[in-house]
Amino acid sequence: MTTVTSAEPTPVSGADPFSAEILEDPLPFQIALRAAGPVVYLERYDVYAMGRYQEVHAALTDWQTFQSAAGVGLSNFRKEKPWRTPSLLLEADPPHHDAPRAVLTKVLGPRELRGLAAAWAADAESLVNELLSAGNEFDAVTDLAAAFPLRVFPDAVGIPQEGRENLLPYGDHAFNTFGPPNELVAKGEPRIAELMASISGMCGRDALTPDGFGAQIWAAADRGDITHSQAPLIVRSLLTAGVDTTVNGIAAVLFAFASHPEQWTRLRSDPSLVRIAFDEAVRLESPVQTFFRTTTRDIEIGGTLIPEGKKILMFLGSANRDPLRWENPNDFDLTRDPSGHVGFGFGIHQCVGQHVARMEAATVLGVLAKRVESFELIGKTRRHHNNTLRAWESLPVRVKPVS
Ligand code: OVM
Repeated sequence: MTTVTSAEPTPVSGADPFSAEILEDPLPFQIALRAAGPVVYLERYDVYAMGRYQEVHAALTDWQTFQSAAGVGLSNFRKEKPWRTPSLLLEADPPHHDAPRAVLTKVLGPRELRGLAAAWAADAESLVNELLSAGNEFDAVTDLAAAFPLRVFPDAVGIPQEGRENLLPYGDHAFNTFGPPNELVAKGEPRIAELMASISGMCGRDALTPDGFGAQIWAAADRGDITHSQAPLIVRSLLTAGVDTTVNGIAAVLFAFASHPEQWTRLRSDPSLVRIAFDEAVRLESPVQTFFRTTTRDIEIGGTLIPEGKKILMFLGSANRDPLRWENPNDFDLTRDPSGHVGFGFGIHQCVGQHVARMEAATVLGVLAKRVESFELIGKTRRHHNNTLRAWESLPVRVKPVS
């Protein structure tokens, strides 16, 4: 038997982090979570939670103890049937995880991406041209943060035109399903069959152009690096994980600059800061707020014994604002080194598409920095609620173009 001597009982919270109130503004809850202790029991869901950087980082690194194969949502795949065939990456651990991971690491690596840079820059220029010629006011979410990834990413994967309008609704639902079966999940259920059919139909070899990420995944199957039955599911991972995340990552950095005009001036005077700016915005906003892990053994953390088989909610967004790790954590500051943030996760599951995300963001910001002298929020900003994503519905802005 394991004996645990703890000075304090495990802190308990009755809060619902997936409630509309906390999704609208998670920061007060995160402050309370970090203050309560390194591990907090969320009685509403019978799960544990971590909100401090040190423990979140350590748990993400220890994939042997904190597994992903039982699902990274609240639902435990050991007990409940998953709503879709589990992801071969996100919802797998070594050894099964290794081959799919190695394939995507190469396909989405910086070397492979270099060939896309010029075309993406031209796409960003034409998009910004279209926006500025239509006037100086637009919605930074729909007109830019969503428009740019949708212009470049589906082409980069090589999927057909037909059904692209399903990418965001499918992703929104997929990210909702990591949370509890609340009204956000219910809202997506009527369209599941239709959306799954549409997305799955894009993952077959015949649906894909011959030179995109999708075709490269199928080529890896031909080489024997993965099996042919794995290939379509790995393409599906790109379509699930690669759209809503980048849209909200780009929205995050645009919001940060719109609300910190002095940082925009700084970026314009040193455009090499675009990459720091994006990672700092990912740290600050954490577009992916949370993921669960499941314990594979009894483990003691900070005086709390977490039994084997329990779900633990990792608050990436809270870790990224932990004052024990970050100086002035709530500031958007381009002089900071944001590396080490857990906005892309950490360890063996760390976002395999992060170079794609960074290149998309850097391309948009680079063009904007040349064309826009300043920009400001006008009117009401509106959040989009999702069980996993910190998302925007609308960011109305006015820009002053460079004359
Ligand atoms: C996947 C997947 C889905 C959602 C998120 C994600 C953030 C991966 O299907 O592999 O990573």
